[in-house]
Amino acid sequence: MRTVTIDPITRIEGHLRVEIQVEDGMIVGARCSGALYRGLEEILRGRHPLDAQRITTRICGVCPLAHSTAAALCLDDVLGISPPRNGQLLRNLIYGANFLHNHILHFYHLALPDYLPADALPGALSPGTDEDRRFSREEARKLADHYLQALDMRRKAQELVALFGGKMPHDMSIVPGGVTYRPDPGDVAAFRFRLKEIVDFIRGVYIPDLLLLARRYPDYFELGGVGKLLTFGCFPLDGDRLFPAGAVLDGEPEPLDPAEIREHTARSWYRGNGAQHPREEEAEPDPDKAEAYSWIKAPRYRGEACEVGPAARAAIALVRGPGGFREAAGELLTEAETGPERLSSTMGRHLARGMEALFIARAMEGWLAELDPAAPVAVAFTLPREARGQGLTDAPRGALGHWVEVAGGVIARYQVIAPTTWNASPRDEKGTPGPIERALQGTRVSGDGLLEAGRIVRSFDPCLACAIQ
Ligand code: NFE
Repeated sequence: MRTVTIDPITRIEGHLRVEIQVEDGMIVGARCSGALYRGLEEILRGRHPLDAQRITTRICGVCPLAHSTAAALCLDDVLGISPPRNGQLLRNLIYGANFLHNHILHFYHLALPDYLPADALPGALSPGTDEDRRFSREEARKLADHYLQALDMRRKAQELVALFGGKMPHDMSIVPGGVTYRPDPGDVAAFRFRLKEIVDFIRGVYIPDLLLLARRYPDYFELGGVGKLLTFGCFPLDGDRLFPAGAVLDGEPEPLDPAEIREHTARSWYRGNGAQHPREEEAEPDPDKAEAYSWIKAPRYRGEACEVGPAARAAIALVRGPGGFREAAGELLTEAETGPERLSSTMGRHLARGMEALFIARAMEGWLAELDPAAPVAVAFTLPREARGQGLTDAPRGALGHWVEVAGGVIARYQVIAPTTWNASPRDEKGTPGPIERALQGTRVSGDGLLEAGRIVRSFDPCLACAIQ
Protein backbone atom coordinates (compact mmCIF):
# COMPACT_ATOMS: atom_id res chain seq x y z
CA MET A 1 0.00 0.00 0.00
CA ARG A 2 1.24 3.46 -0.91
CA THR A 3 0.31 6.72 0.83
CA VAL A 4 0.12 9.75 -1.46
CA THR A 5 -0.21 13.20 0.08
CA ILE A 6 -1.46 16.27 -1.79
CA ASP A 7 -0.62 19.27 0.38
CA PRO A 8 -1.89 21.79 -0.47
CA ILE A 9 -4.33 20.81 -3.18
CA THR A 10 -4.24 23.58 -5.78
CA ARG A 11 -7.12 25.36 -7.61
CA ILE A 12 -9.37 25.46 -4.57
CA GLU A 13 -9.72 28.28 -2.00
CA GLY A 14 -7.42 27.85 1.01
CA HIS A 15 -5.18 25.14 2.34
CA LEU A 16 -6.55 21.58 2.15
CA ARG A 17 -4.37 18.52 2.68
CA VAL A 18 -5.62 15.27 1.16
CA GLU A 19 -3.96 11.96 1.91
CA ILE A 20 -4.90 8.81 -0.01
CA GLN A 21 -3.85 5.19 0.42
CA VAL A 22 -3.54 3.34 -2.88
CA GLU A 23 -3.43 -0.45 -3.11
CA ASP A 24 -3.74 -2.63 -6.24
CA GLY A 25 -4.94 0.30 -8.37
CA MET A 26 -7.60 1.49 -5.94
CA ILE A 27 -7.91 4.25 -3.33
CA VAL A 28 -8.57 2.24 -0.18
CA GLY A 29 -8.42 5.07 2.36
CA ALA A 30 -8.53 8.88 2.41
CA ARG A 31 -8.10 11.68 4.94
CA CYS A 32 -8.95 15.36 4.52
CA SER A 33 -7.27 17.89 6.79
CA GLY A 34 -7.77 21.61 7.24
CA ALA A 35 -4.57 23.06 8.64
CA LEU A 36 -5.49 26.63 9.59
CA TYR A 37 -7.51 27.64 12.65
CA ARG A 38 -9.20 31.03 12.31
CA GLY A 39 -11.18 31.88 15.47
CA LEU A 40 -13.91 34.04 13.93
CA GLU A 41 -16.53 32.57 16.30
CA GLU A 42 -14.37 33.65 19.26
CA ILE A 43 -13.85 37.14 17.84
CA LEU A 44 -17.63 37.60 17.75
CA ARG A 45 -18.18 36.81 21.44
CA GLY A 46 -19.00 39.92 23.52
CA ARG A 47 -19.66 42.11 20.47
CA HIS A 48 -22.79 44.01 19.45
CA PRO A 49 -25.19 41.64 17.58
CA LEU A 50 -25.20 43.86 14.49
CA ASP A 51 -21.40 43.42 14.19
CA ALA A 52 -22.03 39.76 13.32
CA GLN A 53 -23.28 40.64 9.90
CA ARG A 54 -20.38 42.91 8.98
CA ILE A 55 -17.71 40.62 10.47
CA THR A 56 -18.97 37.28 9.09
CA THR A 57 -19.03 38.54 5.49
CA ARG A 58 -15.23 38.75 5.95
CA ILE A 59 -15.03 34.98 6.51
CA CYS A 60 -14.48 34.56 2.78
CA GLY A 61 -13.78 36.64 -0.31
CA VAL A 62 -15.29 34.05 -2.66
CA CYS A 63 -18.73 33.68 -1.04
CA PRO A 64 -19.02 36.80 1.20
CA LEU A 65 -22.66 37.16 0.15
CA ALA A 66 -23.38 33.71 1.54
CA HIS A 67 -22.26 34.80 5.01
CA SER A 68 -23.86 38.21 4.66
CA THR A 69 -27.14 36.47 3.79
CA ALA A 70 -26.92 33.78 6.51
CA ALA A 71 -26.06 36.39 9.16
CA ALA A 72 -28.94 38.63 8.01
CA LEU A 73 -31.37 35.67 8.18
CA CYS A 74 -29.99 34.81 11.63
CA LEU A 75 -30.52 38.37 12.91
CA ASP A 76 -33.96 38.55 11.21
CA ASP A 77 -34.79 35.47 13.31
CA VAL A 78 -33.47 37.13 16.50
CA LEU A 79 -35.59 40.20 15.76
CA GLY A 80 -38.66 38.27 14.59
CA ILE A 81 -38.83 40.27 11.34
CA SER A 82 -38.59 39.65 7.61
CA PRO A 83 -37.85 42.12 4.83
CA PRO A 84 -40.58 43.56 2.62
CA ARG A 85 -40.87 41.93 -0.82
CA ASN A 86 -38.70 44.61 -2.47
CA GLY A 87 -35.96 43.94 0.12
CA GLN A 88 -36.21 40.19 -0.43
CA LEU A 89 -35.90 40.67 -4.21
CA LEU A 90 -32.81 42.84 -3.78
CA ARG A 91 -31.18 40.38 -1.37
CA ASN A 92 -31.80 37.56 -3.87
CA LEU A 93 -30.44 39.59 -6.79
CA ILE A 94 -27.22 40.46 -4.94
CA TYR A 95 -26.78 36.89 -3.70
CA GLY A 96 -27.71 35.38 -7.08
CA ALA A 97 -24.91 37.37 -8.74
CA ASN A 98 -22.45 35.80 -6.29
CA PHE A 99 -23.69 32.32 -7.29
CA LEU A 100 -23.21 33.10 -11.00
CA HIS A 101 -19.68 34.37 -10.39
CA ASN A 102 -18.86 31.32 -8.34
CA HIS A 103 -20.06 28.71 -10.81
CA ILE A 104 -18.35 30.29 -13.82
CA LEU A 105 -15.13 30.60 -11.78
CA HIS A 106 -15.34 27.00 -10.63
CA PHE A 107 -16.05 25.42 -14.01
CA TYR A 108 -13.56 27.32 -16.16
CA HIS A 109 -10.76 28.33 -13.82
CA LEU A 110 -10.70 25.71 -11.08
CA ALA A 111 -12.03 22.43 -12.54
CA LEU A 112 -11.61 22.51 -16.34
CA PRO A 113 -7.76 22.60 -16.30
CA ASP A 114 -7.96 19.05 -14.85
CA TYR A 115 -9.18 17.91 -18.27
CA LEU A 116 -7.31 20.23 -20.69
CA PRO A 117 -4.04 19.18 -22.37
CA ALA A 118 -0.89 20.69 -20.88
CA ASP A 119 -0.33 23.11 -23.76
CA ALA A 120 -3.92 24.45 -23.96
CA LEU A 121 -3.34 27.15 -21.33
CA PRO A 122 -0.31 29.41 -20.84
CA GLY A 123 2.42 28.02 -18.53
CA ALA A 124 1.40 28.95 -15.00
CA LEU A 125 -2.30 28.20 -15.66
CA SER A 126 -1.65 24.74 -17.07
CA PRO A 127 -2.01 21.63 -14.90
CA GLY A 128 1.22 20.47 -16.59
CA THR A 129 0.20 16.94 -17.54
CA ASP A 130 -1.21 15.21 -20.61
CA GLU A 131 -2.49 12.15 -18.75
CA ASP A 132 -6.06 11.11 -19.73
CA ARG A 133 -6.73 14.13 -21.98
CA ARG A 134 -9.68 13.35 -24.28
CA PHE A 135 -10.51 16.62 -26.05
CA SER A 136 -9.48 17.05 -29.69
CA ARG A 137 -7.01 19.87 -30.40
CA GLU A 138 -9.85 21.95 -31.82
CA GLU A 139 -12.05 21.40 -28.75
CA ALA A 140 -9.17 22.19 -26.39
CA ARG A 141 -8.45 25.43 -28.29
CA LYS A 142 -12.11 26.47 -28.05
CA LEU A 143 -12.28 25.67 -24.32
CA ALA A 144 -9.11 27.68 -23.70
CA ASP A 145 -10.75 30.66 -25.47
CA HIS A 146 -13.80 30.24 -23.25
CA TYR A 147 -11.48 30.13 -20.21
CA LEU A 148 -10.48 33.72 -21.07
CA GLN A 149 -14.04 34.81 -21.94
CA ALA A 150 -15.16 33.46 -18.55
CA LEU A 151 -12.80 35.93 -16.80
CA ASP A 152 -14.78 38.76 -18.38
CA MET A 153 -18.09 37.16 -17.33
CA ARG A 154 -16.82 36.89 -13.75
CA ARG A 155 -16.01 40.61 -13.79
CA LYS A 156 -19.54 41.37 -14.94
CA ALA A 157 -21.03 39.16 -12.21
CA GLN A 158 -18.92 40.95 -9.58
CA GLU A 159 -20.18 44.27 -10.98
CA LEU A 160 -23.75 43.03 -10.45
CA VAL A 161 -22.99 42.51 -6.76
CA ALA A 162 -21.42 45.96 -6.52
CA LEU A 163 -24.35 47.69 -8.28
CA PHE A 164 -26.90 46.74 -5.59
CA GLY A 165 -24.54 45.59 -2.83
CA GLY A 166 -22.26 48.66 -2.75
CA LYS A 167 -19.03 46.75 -3.38
CA MET A 168 -17.55 43.33 -3.96
CA PRO A 169 -16.29 41.54 -1.96
CA HIS A 170 -18.07 42.15 1.37
CA ASP A 171 -21.28 43.96 0.40
CA MET A 172 -22.57 46.82 2.51
CA SER A 173 -26.27 46.60 1.55
CA ILE A 174 -27.70 43.46 3.10
CA VAL A 175 -28.73 44.21 6.69
CA PRO A 176 -31.17 42.70 9.20
CA GLY A 177 -34.68 43.63 8.08
CA GLY A 178 -33.80 44.02 4.38
CA VAL A 179 -31.25 46.10 2.45
CA THR A 180 -29.97 49.67 2.65
CA TYR A 181 -30.10 50.17 -1.15
CA ARG A 182 -33.08 51.64 -3.02
CA PRO A 183 -33.40 50.57 -6.67
CA ASP A 184 -32.20 53.37 -8.91
CA PRO A 185 -33.44 53.13 -12.56
CA GLY A 186 -29.91 53.69 -13.94
CA ASP A 187 -28.47 50.89 -11.77
CA VAL A 188 -31.36 48.59 -12.71
CA ALA A 189 -30.65 49.16 -16.42
CA ALA A 190 -26.91 48.52 -15.89
CA PHE A 191 -27.76 45.35 -13.94
CA ARG A 192 -30.16 44.12 -16.66
CA PHE A 193 -27.60 44.70 -19.42
CA ARG A 194 -24.85 42.74 -17.66
CA LEU A 195 -27.21 39.97 -16.51
CA LYS A 196 -28.38 39.44 -20.12
CA GLU A 197 -24.75 38.99 -21.24
CA ILE A 198 -24.17 36.45 -18.45
CA VAL A 199 -27.38 34.54 -19.29
CA ASP A 200 -26.30 34.37 -22.95
CA PHE A 201 -22.85 33.13 -21.89
CA ILE A 202 -24.26 30.44 -19.59
CA ARG A 203 -26.74 29.25 -22.22
CA GLY A 204 -24.51 29.55 -25.30
CA VAL A 205 -21.05 28.70 -23.93
CA TYR A 206 -21.00 27.27 -20.39
CA ILE A 207 -23.78 24.67 -20.86
CA PRO A 208 -22.47 23.39 -24.23
CA ASP A 209 -18.93 23.16 -22.77
CA LEU A 210 -20.30 21.30 -19.76
CA LEU A 211 -22.11 18.80 -22.01
CA LEU A 212 -18.94 18.31 -24.06
CA LEU A 213 -17.00 17.55 -20.86
CA ALA A 214 -19.74 15.14 -19.73
CA ARG A 215 -19.67 13.35 -23.12
CA ARG A 216 -15.88 12.98 -23.11
CA TYR A 217 -15.71 11.82 -19.47
CA PRO A 218 -18.91 9.81 -18.83
CA ASP A 219 -16.98 7.47 -16.51
CA TYR A 220 -16.81 10.38 -14.02
CA PHE A 221 -20.55 9.98 -13.42
CA GLU A 222 -19.50 6.72 -11.73
CA LEU A 223 -16.65 8.20 -9.68
CA GLY A 224 -16.69 10.25 -6.49
CA GLY A 225 -20.24 9.53 -5.29
CA VAL A 226 -21.42 10.07 -1.72
CA GLY A 227 -25.17 9.37 -1.87
CA LYS A 228 -26.33 11.08 1.34
CA LEU A 229 -27.35 14.65 0.55
CA LEU A 230 -28.45 17.73 2.50
CA THR A 231 -29.62 21.20 1.51
CA PHE A 232 -31.02 24.14 3.49
CA GLY A 233 -32.52 25.64 0.31
CA CYS A 234 -31.98 29.23 -0.80
CA PHE A 235 -33.45 32.40 -2.31
CA PRO A 236 -36.46 32.93 -0.02
CA LEU A 237 -39.42 34.91 -1.32
CA ASP A 238 -42.61 35.30 0.71
CA GLY A 239 -42.03 32.13 2.70
CA ASP A 240 -40.99 29.85 -0.20
CA ARG A 241 -37.47 29.14 -1.40
CA LEU A 242 -36.50 28.90 -5.07
CA PHE A 243 -34.47 25.83 -4.05
CA PRO A 244 -36.31 23.97 -1.26
CA ALA A 245 -34.63 22.49 1.83
CA GLY A 246 -34.41 18.74 2.36
CA ALA A 247 -32.23 15.69 2.78
CA VAL A 248 -31.72 12.36 1.04
CA LEU A 249 -30.46 9.71 3.45
CA ASP A 250 -32.01 6.50 2.15
CA GLY A 251 -32.65 7.32 -1.49
CA GLU A 252 -35.87 9.30 -0.90
CA PRO A 253 -36.03 13.09 -0.28
CA GLU A 254 -37.24 14.03 3.19
CA PRO A 255 -38.00 17.41 4.84
CA LEU A 256 -35.21 19.18 6.72
CA ASP A 257 -35.23 19.12 10.53
CA PRO A 258 -32.49 21.55 11.71
CA ALA A 259 -32.70 20.07 15.25
CA GLU A 260 -30.93 16.97 13.85
CA ILE A 261 -27.63 18.79 13.15
CA ARG A 262 -24.63 18.04 15.39
CA GLU A 263 -20.97 19.05 15.15
CA HIS A 264 -18.60 16.25 16.09
CA THR A 265 -14.96 16.81 17.06
CA ALA A 266 -13.60 13.32 17.87
CA ARG A 267 -10.92 13.58 15.15
CA SER A 268 -10.69 17.39 15.09
CA TRP A 269 -8.36 19.56 17.18
CA TYR A 270 -10.98 20.53 19.77
CA ARG A 271 -11.54 19.14 23.28
CA GLY A 272 -13.85 16.11 23.49
CA ASN A 273 -16.10 14.47 20.93
CA GLY A 274 -18.46 17.44 20.47
CA ALA A 275 -21.68 15.98 19.09
CA GLN A 276 -23.46 19.18 20.13
CA HIS A 277 -26.10 21.17 18.33
CA PRO A 278 -24.56 24.48 17.14
CA ARG A 279 -27.05 26.32 19.37
CA GLU A 280 -25.31 24.89 22.46
CA GLU A 281 -21.85 24.24 21.11
CA GLU A 282 -18.71 24.84 23.19
CA ALA A 283 -15.64 23.93 21.13
CA GLU A 284 -12.34 24.68 22.78
CA PRO A 285 -9.29 24.35 20.52
CA ASP A 286 -6.86 21.56 21.48
CA PRO A 287 -3.94 21.61 19.00
CA ASP A 288 -2.20 18.72 20.81
CA LYS A 289 -5.05 16.21 20.57
CA ALA A 290 -3.27 13.04 19.46
CA GLU A 291 -6.11 11.28 17.60
CA ALA A 292 -7.12 14.41 15.64
CA TYR A 293 -6.04 15.30 12.10
CA SER A 294 -8.00 18.42 11.12
CA TRP A 295 -9.17 21.82 12.30
CA ILE A 296 -12.38 21.15 10.37
CA LYS A 297 -15.15 19.83 12.62
CA ALA A 298 -17.43 17.00 11.48
CA PRO A 299 -21.06 18.13 11.08
CA ARG A 300 -23.54 15.27 10.83
CA TYR A 301 -27.27 15.23 10.04
CA ARG A 302 -29.16 12.46 11.86
CA GLY A 303 -25.67 11.07 12.48
CA GLU A 304 -24.87 10.89 8.74
CA ALA A 305 -22.03 12.55 6.82
CA CYS A 306 -23.96 14.36 4.08
CA GLU A 307 -22.72 15.88 0.85
CA VAL A 308 -23.91 19.47 0.45
CA GLY A 309 -23.86 21.62 -2.69
CA PRO A 310 -25.38 21.73 -6.16
CA ALA A 311 -25.99 17.96 -6.38
CA ALA A 312 -28.01 18.07 -3.14
CA ARG A 313 -29.97 21.15 -4.28
CA ALA A 314 -30.75 19.54 -7.64
CA ALA A 315 -31.75 16.19 -6.07
CA ILE A 316 -34.31 17.92 -3.84
CA ALA A 317 -35.47 20.50 -6.43
CA LEU A 318 -36.04 17.76 -9.03
CA VAL A 319 -38.72 16.39 -6.69
CA ARG A 320 -39.95 19.40 -4.74
CA GLY A 321 -38.69 22.41 -6.71
CA PRO A 322 -40.43 24.66 -9.21
CA GLY A 323 -41.66 23.15 -12.49
CA GLY A 324 -39.23 25.29 -14.49
CA PHE A 325 -36.25 23.74 -12.74
CA ARG A 326 -37.56 20.19 -13.05
CA GLU A 327 -38.10 20.60 -16.76
CA ALA A 328 -34.77 22.30 -17.56
CA ALA A 329 -32.78 19.96 -15.31
CA GLY A 330 -34.53 16.91 -16.75
CA GLU A 331 -33.61 18.00 -20.28
CA LEU A 332 -29.97 18.57 -19.35
CA LEU A 333 -29.70 15.19 -17.62
CA THR A 334 -31.11 13.54 -20.76
CA GLU A 335 -28.68 15.41 -23.00
CA ALA A 336 -25.83 14.31 -20.75
CA GLU A 337 -27.17 10.73 -20.96
CA THR A 338 -27.43 10.37 -17.21
CA GLY A 339 -30.07 10.49 -14.48
CA PRO A 340 -30.73 12.08 -11.07
CA GLU A 341 -29.15 9.10 -9.29
CA ARG A 342 -25.79 10.19 -10.75
CA LEU A 343 -25.93 13.78 -9.44
CA SER A 344 -23.77 12.82 -6.47
CA SER A 345 -20.69 12.09 -8.57
CA THR A 346 -17.71 14.00 -9.95
CA MET A 347 -19.45 14.86 -13.25
CA GLY A 348 -22.90 15.11 -11.65
CA ARG A 349 -21.72 17.99 -9.46
CA HIS A 350 -20.45 19.89 -12.52
CA LEU A 351 -23.72 19.29 -14.32
CA ALA A 352 -25.81 20.37 -11.31
CA ARG A 353 -23.80 23.62 -11.04
CA GLY A 354 -24.42 24.44 -14.69
CA MET A 355 -28.13 23.63 -14.57
CA GLU A 356 -28.70 25.80 -11.51
CA ALA A 357 -26.56 28.66 -12.86
CA LEU A 358 -28.94 29.04 -15.80
CA PHE A 359 -32.02 28.64 -13.61
CA ILE A 360 -30.82 31.22 -11.04
CA ALA A 361 -29.86 33.70 -13.79
CA ARG A 362 -33.35 33.39 -15.31
CA ALA A 363 -34.99 33.78 -11.89
CA MET A 364 -32.88 36.93 -11.41
CA GLU A 365 -34.31 38.40 -14.63
CA GLY A 366 -37.79 37.90 -13.17
CA TRP A 367 -36.85 39.40 -9.77
CA LEU A 368 -35.26 42.40 -11.49
CA ALA A 369 -38.43 43.08 -13.48
CA GLU A 370 -40.42 43.10 -10.23
CA LEU A 371 -38.33 45.74 -8.40
CA ASP A 372 -40.34 48.79 -7.37
CA PRO A 373 -38.27 51.99 -6.89
CA ALA A 374 -40.98 53.45 -4.65
CA ALA A 375 -41.61 50.46 -2.36
CA PRO A 376 -39.84 50.00 1.02
CA VAL A 377 -36.68 47.89 1.09
CA ALA A 378 -36.35 47.27 4.83
CA VAL A 379 -38.23 47.24 8.12
CA ALA A 380 -37.19 48.97 11.35
CA PHE A 381 -36.37 46.95 14.47
CA THR A 382 -35.41 47.12 18.13
CA LEU A 383 -32.76 44.74 19.36
CA PRO A 384 -33.71 42.44 22.25
CA ARG A 385 -31.21 41.99 25.11
CA GLU A 386 -31.78 38.22 25.29
CA ALA A 387 -32.52 36.10 22.19
CA ARG A 388 -31.49 33.18 20.02
CA GLY A 389 -31.59 32.93 16.26
CA GLN A 390 -30.62 30.76 13.32
CA GLY A 391 -29.98 31.68 9.69
CA LEU A 392 -30.04 28.79 7.23
CA THR A 393 -29.38 29.17 3.52
CA ASP A 394 -27.52 27.35 0.82
CA ALA A 395 -24.28 28.95 -0.35
CA PRO A 396 -22.84 28.16 -3.80
CA ARG A 397 -20.99 25.22 -2.19
CA GLY A 398 -23.92 24.01 -0.10
CA ALA A 399 -25.73 24.22 3.23
CA LEU A 400 -24.62 27.16 5.38
CA GLY A 401 -25.88 27.83 8.91
CA HIS A 402 -25.27 30.69 11.34
CA TRP A 403 -26.53 30.39 14.95
CA VAL A 404 -26.44 33.22 17.50
CA GLU A 405 -27.22 33.63 21.18
CA VAL A 406 -27.61 37.18 22.48
CA ALA A 407 -27.27 37.69 26.25
CA GLY A 408 -27.21 41.04 28.05
CA GLY A 409 -27.39 42.80 24.68
CA VAL A 410 -24.17 41.25 23.30
CA ILE A 411 -23.25 38.08 21.41
CA ALA A 412 -22.76 35.25 23.91
CA ARG A 413 -22.26 32.56 21.25
CA TYR A 414 -21.97 32.54 17.46
CA GLN A 415 -21.58 29.32 15.48
CA VAL A 416 -21.02 28.89 11.76
CA ILE A 417 -21.24 25.59 9.87
CA ALA A 418 -20.21 26.18 6.26
CA PRO A 419 -20.59 23.92 3.22
CA THR A 420 -16.95 22.86 3.19
CA THR A 421 -17.19 22.02 6.91
CA TRP A 422 -19.69 19.33 5.82
CA ASN A 423 -17.91 18.17 2.65
CA ALA A 424 -14.28 18.18 3.85
CA SER A 425 -15.04 16.99 7.37
CA PRO A 426 -12.85 14.35 9.03
CA ARG A 427 -14.13 11.19 10.70
CA ASP A 428 -16.41 11.33 13.76
CA GLU A 429 -16.24 9.13 16.90
CA LYS A 430 -18.00 6.28 15.04
CA GLY A 431 -15.24 6.41 12.40
CA THR A 432 -17.64 7.56 9.66
CA PRO A 433 -15.56 9.32 6.99
CA GLY A 434 -16.46 12.81 5.77
CA PRO A 435 -18.10 13.14 2.31
CA ILE A 436 -14.89 13.90 0.34
CA GLU A 437 -13.08 11.07 2.15
CA ARG A 438 -16.00 8.78 1.27
CA ALA A 439 -16.05 9.99 -2.36
CA LEU A 440 -12.37 9.11 -2.77
CA GLN A 441 -12.50 5.65 -1.21
CA GLY A 442 -13.04 2.79 -3.64
CA THR A 443 -11.96 4.80 -6.70
CA ARG A 444 -10.06 2.79 -9.34
CA VAL A 445 -6.94 4.73 -10.34
CA SER A 446 -4.51 4.50 -13.22
CA GLY A 447 -1.26 5.40 -11.44
CA ASP A 448 -0.61 6.99 -8.07
CA GLY A 449 -4.20 8.32 -7.90
CA LEU A 450 -3.25 12.01 -8.09
CA LEU A 451 -5.20 12.60 -11.30
CA GLU A 452 -8.46 11.01 -10.14
CA ALA A 453 -8.18 12.42 -6.59
CA GLY A 454 -7.65 15.96 -7.93
CA ARG A 455 -10.70 15.72 -10.19
CA ILE A 456 -12.90 14.24 -7.45
CA VAL A 457 -11.87 16.71 -4.73
CA ARG A 458 -12.22 19.77 -7.01
CA SER A 459 -15.71 18.70 -8.09
CA PHE A 460 -16.81 19.69 -4.54
CA ASP A 461 -15.36 23.21 -5.04
CA PRO A 462 -13.85 23.21 -1.51
CA CYS A 463 -13.24 26.48 0.35
CA LEU A 464 -11.08 26.21 3.45
CA ALA A 465 -11.58 29.86 4.42
CA CYS A 466 -15.21 28.97 5.14
CA ALA A 467 -14.66 25.48 6.51
CA ILE A 468 -12.92 26.43 9.76
CA GLN A 469 -14.18 29.15 12.10
NI1 NFE B 1 -15.53 30.42 1.15
FE1 NFE B 1 -18.52 29.34 1.07
C1 NFE B 1 -19.61 28.88 -0.26
C2 NFE B 1 -19.71 29.32 2.41
S1 NFE B 1 -17.87 27.30 1.36
S2 NFE B 1 -16.83 29.85 -0.29
O1 NFE B 1 -20.16 28.61 -1.18
O2 NFE B 1 -20.40 29.38 3.24
O3 NFE B 1 -17.61 26.40 2.74
